[in-house]
Amino acid sequence: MTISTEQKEAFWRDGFLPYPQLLSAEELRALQQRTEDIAYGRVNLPADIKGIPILQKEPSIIKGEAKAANPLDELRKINFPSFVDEVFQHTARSPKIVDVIVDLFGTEDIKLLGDQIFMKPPHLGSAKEYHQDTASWPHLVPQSQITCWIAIDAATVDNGCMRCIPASHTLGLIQLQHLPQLLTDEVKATDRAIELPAGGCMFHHSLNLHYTGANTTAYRRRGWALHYMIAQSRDLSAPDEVHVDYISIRGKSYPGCV
Ligand SMILES: O=C(O)CCC(=O)C(=O)O
Repeated sequence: MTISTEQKEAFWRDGFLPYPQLLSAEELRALQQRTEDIAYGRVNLPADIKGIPILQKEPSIIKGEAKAANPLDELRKINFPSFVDEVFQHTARSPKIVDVIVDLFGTEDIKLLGDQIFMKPPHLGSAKEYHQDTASWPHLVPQSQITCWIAIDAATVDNGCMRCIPASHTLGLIQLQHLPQLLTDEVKATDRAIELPAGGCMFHHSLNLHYTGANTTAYRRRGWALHYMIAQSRDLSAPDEVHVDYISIRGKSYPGCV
């Protein structure tokens, strides 16, 4: 067991668990460097995976309303880094992360369903509105996935750290048009800002409602979200729905399952 009983209980009670010390300085530096290498085109990557672009720019850059100081700070997201790059996949398989995922799920059989790096560049990084990650993959059942969100840079309130509404994962999946009625100012005032040092992380449940604000500072805030599921999950997507080929991270696969 890599987390205490109290930490495990806190995760299932609140729907998230801050974990401030995950990566060594060397591991962190390697990931920071790799995002730069990808942004500057020094790594040979496909342009897309099943039609989903790997690099996505900030809307203000695309519209020509803003200019970034360098290619790294033009990006809003790097999609599927673990699916296209061995450095990121190596970390996605790290026992430091996977042992915690195994403890939280209570099974050794784990797959990765997706990942992305939210780049939140200085001054330009836009907000990501309150959402549940399950809304992006409602076809996966049970609707219980766990994300490890790694701070590749220090994450603060001012540069757009994660903010989570405690226990919101117990509400089930909420349709987009119903969220405004739930997210009153009083409810938003209960959200917990999870500030993290670079190299720290937070685990959150896929039904937890969370938000990140705009980056109003001169400091970059890269956050890498890795989404894990149990290998006994089923994928109910229709034949014309596109998804990546899930990566087996640990343990066995099951017939008829992801
Ligand atoms: O890092 C961000 O800005 C958003 C992250 C997020 O929403 C997620 O990991 O689900």
